[in-house]
Amino acid sequence: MKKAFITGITGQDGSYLAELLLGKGYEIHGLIRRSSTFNTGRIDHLYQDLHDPEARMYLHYGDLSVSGQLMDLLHDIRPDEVYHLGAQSHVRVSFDMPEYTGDVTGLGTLRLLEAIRKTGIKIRFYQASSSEMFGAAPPPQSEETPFEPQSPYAAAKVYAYYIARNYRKAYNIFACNGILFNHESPRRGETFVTRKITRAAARIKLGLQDKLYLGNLEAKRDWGFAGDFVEAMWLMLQQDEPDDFVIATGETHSVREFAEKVFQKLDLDYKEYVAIDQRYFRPAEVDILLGDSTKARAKLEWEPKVSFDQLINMMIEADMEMARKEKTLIDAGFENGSNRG
Ligand code: NDP
Ligand code: GDR
Repeated sequence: MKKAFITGITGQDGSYLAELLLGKGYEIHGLIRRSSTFNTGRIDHLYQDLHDPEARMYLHYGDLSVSGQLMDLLHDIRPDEVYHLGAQSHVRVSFDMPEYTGDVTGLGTLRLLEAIRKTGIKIRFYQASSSEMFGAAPPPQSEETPFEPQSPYAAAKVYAYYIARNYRKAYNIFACNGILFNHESPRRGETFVTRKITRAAARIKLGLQDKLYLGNLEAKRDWGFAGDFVEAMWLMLQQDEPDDFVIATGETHSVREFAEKVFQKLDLDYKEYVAIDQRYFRPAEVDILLGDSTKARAKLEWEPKVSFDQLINMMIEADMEMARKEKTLIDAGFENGSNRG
């Protein structure tokens, strides 16, 4: 049985990857942070009582800012594959917390690579690199496009990308960079723009919210489905040689178009509900991302299965379901306590 260690297992991608690897028969070990409230909501459905002899998912407390512990965990678990997804992943927040973002998103990768090098275990390593690294570089962006990062988050990811390549060359570690373009799902964090829109539109539809405040509506993104993208992560680590790959749908849409479509599908006009709030603009913006994933399609035989329209439908459906539950509680006399975001 293969063993995988996943950082960021409680995040959007971590939960889909955990499902994928369990389905392939892996034993998985995830790094989780201590929190004053439950933070395992996205993976609770995968959890099995550890007394059950069939249990194959284990969770370990830790933090990407503490290197000694990462080393101990790798030493004890001895995984075949490490998927490094943990990060302070919000671009806007990285302007508010640049030092923390550099530490966790940038140096976190170095800490894990050092742990791999020092323990001497033969491990295949996946680094969650990002299309944000391309920043202001004109589209389409491929593995050959020079990086022009536009945020502390993107700069930290560029560092992590190069340190993974450096450890591959210097120490012969099987390290791969997946340069993934935006990917979304019903499990997307509520403050990323797609989820913020689908969640708000569903709540507006049911009369639970009046307005949706957004920032730059003209930014364009290449949006895919997270479930499709985690398959590419796994494929990268199954190749004969380590390499770097762009993973994208090859379609780009503006935030305005996304909002318009979502509201339209709910028979609403977005113009009546969407208002602009300067707080959601970034000090420097990435205007347009459009990925060229020719290399991954040829070498990994990877391609996205879920279309832009299907993705939107899936997200609306899930958020309508949540809004209905919320409305049921309110109608039964319980307070409306979740009107945030
Ligand atoms: P999320 O924000 O949903 O998840 C981030 C994960 O990292 C969470 O599990 C979080 O834990 C964990 N984490 C944050 N800080 C620390 C820390 N100090 N120590 C340990 N764990 C920590 O991100 P996604 O799932 O969307 O993305 C996964 C990775 O892929 C990230 O590295 C992201 O930057 C990158 N990426 C994402 C893309 C996307 O479109 N989704 C595109 C390209 C790259 P907790 O739940 O406790 O907060
Ligand atoms: P991004 O995703 O910055 O591309 O990073 P996000 O959904 O936050 O923003 C996409 C675009 O929408 C514009 N925007 C808003 N964004 C947010 N969050 N909230 C708003 O109200 C709003 N209004 C407009 C933004 O300005 C931006 O142009 C995501 C993260 O998952 C990163 O971790 C990952 O690396 C990249 O995708 C690829």
